[in-house]
Amino acid sequence: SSKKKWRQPVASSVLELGGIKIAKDDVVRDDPTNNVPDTIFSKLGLQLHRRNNHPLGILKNGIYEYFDTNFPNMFHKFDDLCPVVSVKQNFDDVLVPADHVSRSYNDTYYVDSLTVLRCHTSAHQAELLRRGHTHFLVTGDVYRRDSIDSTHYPVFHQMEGVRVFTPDNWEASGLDPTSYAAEDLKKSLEGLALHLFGAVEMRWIDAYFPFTNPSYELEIYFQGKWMEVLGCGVMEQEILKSNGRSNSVAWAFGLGLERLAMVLFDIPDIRLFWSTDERFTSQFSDGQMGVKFKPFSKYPPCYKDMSFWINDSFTENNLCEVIRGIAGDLVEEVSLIDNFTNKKGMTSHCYRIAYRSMERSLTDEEINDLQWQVREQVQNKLNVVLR
Ligand code: FA5
Ligand code: MG
Repeated sequence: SSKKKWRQPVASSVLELGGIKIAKDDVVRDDPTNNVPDTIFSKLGLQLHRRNNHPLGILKNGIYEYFDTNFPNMFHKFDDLCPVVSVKQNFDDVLVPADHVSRSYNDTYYVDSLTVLRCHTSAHQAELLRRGHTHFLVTGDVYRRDSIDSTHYPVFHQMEGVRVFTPDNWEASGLDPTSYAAEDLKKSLEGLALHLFGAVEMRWIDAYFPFTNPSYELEIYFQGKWMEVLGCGVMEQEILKSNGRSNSVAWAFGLGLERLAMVLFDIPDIRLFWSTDERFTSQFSDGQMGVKFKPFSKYPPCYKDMSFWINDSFTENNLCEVIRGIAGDLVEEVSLIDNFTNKKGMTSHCYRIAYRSMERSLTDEEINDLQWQVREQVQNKLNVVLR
């Protein structure tokens, strides 16, 4: 069928990470349990967070500095744990229910049916507790099938923090263990925000995570909107108990490093973190926290609308992946601008695709060509009917 026009396999498209072999999608596309596309495959192992002159590396070091100053020698740091993890590590170990949407092939990249590209650094909580760690920071690249806009990218970076308390910590406080941990958590993260940003407008939102209770998200006001920068909470007792820490309480957080770096360096679009353009890379250097990014002139966007009748298996994440597969980082945003169901029960969606390069002006011809390919592949791969 038209779905199977794949290129010839090449030997070099197998990568070995942490002892696990992963193949490029053109080699293993026949394996229905693997949904890792080339655009993602090619970013495995880049570890932007370990580059000291990259905004993400500078931010990571700035957060380390906060913890080292306020909690000397307390937190153990990991920034090189393999992003290929088991379904058990990524989901079961942190109590994600069997039917939770985040486990679906629509949301997560699977290498095979038992192995994923971690979708959060929380995947390492249980194993590190089990290895005896009680205070740790884990920084790493994480992977998610997601929508396309200036604050979402399918590969991004998180820093996980975990701190375990024992009875002598909370007993002196007069608080119950959960309140004690929740207060310490908020205080520590507010201190971090102050260290990174000085004054910044922020607010706490009540949230839900399967692995914490209570749970919160922190939002920062950026570019005229509230932007979520982290999730956190008091760790579920079951996780502590199953991993050798009964009679303890713990807090945990997961920071979105790109989101914080956007605020810190005034970086307007998440795609820029992947730029190799010297006009971007030369603006950042080791230890220079919060130097404001000077945009090179902003190139004009070009909008293309596309309408089609969807089918039952249609999802926006699949659409975004097809578009990203063709246009790469030339696509800035994909947004649903119209949605209706006719008398026969058929549903039509109209999406607006914004094309814009961060580095140069695009020609009409180039954009028309991209849009033509997008239309063709959306039709063939997603089996929708263009209108
Ligand atoms: C989590 O991933 C939880 N594991 C965080 C956590 C850890 C909660 C420990 C409690 C205890 P969430 O899906 O909200 O939560 O993602 C955390 C942060 O990652 C978000 O606040 C956001 O800053 C960032 N983030 C999420 N999706 C994207 C994306 N597509 N692109 C860039 N950043 C993202
Ligand atoms: Mg969230």
